[in-house]
Amino acid sequence: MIESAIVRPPSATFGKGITTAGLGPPDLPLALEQHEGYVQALERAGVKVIRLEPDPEHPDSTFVEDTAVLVGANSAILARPGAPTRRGEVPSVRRALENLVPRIHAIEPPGTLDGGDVLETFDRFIIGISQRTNEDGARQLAGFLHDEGVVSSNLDIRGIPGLLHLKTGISFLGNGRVFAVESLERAARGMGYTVVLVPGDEAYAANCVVVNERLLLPAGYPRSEAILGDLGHTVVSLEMSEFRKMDGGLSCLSLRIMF
Ligand code: CIR
Repeated sequence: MIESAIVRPPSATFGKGITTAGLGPPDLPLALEQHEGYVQALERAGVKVIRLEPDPEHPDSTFVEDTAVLVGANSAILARPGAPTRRGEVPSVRRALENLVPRIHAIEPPGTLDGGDVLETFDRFIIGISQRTNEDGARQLAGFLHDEGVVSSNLDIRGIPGLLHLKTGISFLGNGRVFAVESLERAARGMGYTVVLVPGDEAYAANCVVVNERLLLPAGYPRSEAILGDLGHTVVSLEMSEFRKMDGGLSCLSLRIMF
């Protein structure tokens, strides 16, 4: 069960964040409306949502998932984002987490780690080595996870085009299944997962999240919606256009705490 989640609405500087999407500047009022829709979807799925204050000093700070990795409600590992402009997002997330989990660890230099590179599955966490997460960050995280009794493995995605983070291309669906883009299919199968393939022209839908009885999916990906619905998921589609313009996926808008 996902019991609670931390979110942070985009601030007035949202459009100054890092992006490679080439989709034009985001519309802030629309982004705020889409963020509110996301929060409501979490609440309808039974999640207690903790809203942090918008942080105009850090334009990418709405993408809270990148700032920490949660191990159930037992501990949190604070990330050290690969993009230096994002490192200042972490202290306020730490303060929020201190009220929610008993143990806090932190990735230290020279390690870098973005939470978007960590795929939590039923039996282990997969850590993506990416443009943002380096080998030292992955090693430190694996050590903290080991101490918390969680098995992990690494997956190097640096040679795979189009993936900012591991979770840009793969999501865990439960029951040993992942929803993954074709370029991750072989690796995921090799790790023992049943791969449900994301349709080639719907790659953005690969980043979705199971929240209790529902599956939150970006709106506008009808083939993905049909595939996931046929697997028995109750799909809730959410407009994400303004976050996509800033290279953000659906999962990165929340830090979810399982109980
Ligand atoms: C960045 O480049 O860091 C942000 N503009 C987007 C981060 C998206 N995070 C995620 O998908 N986990």
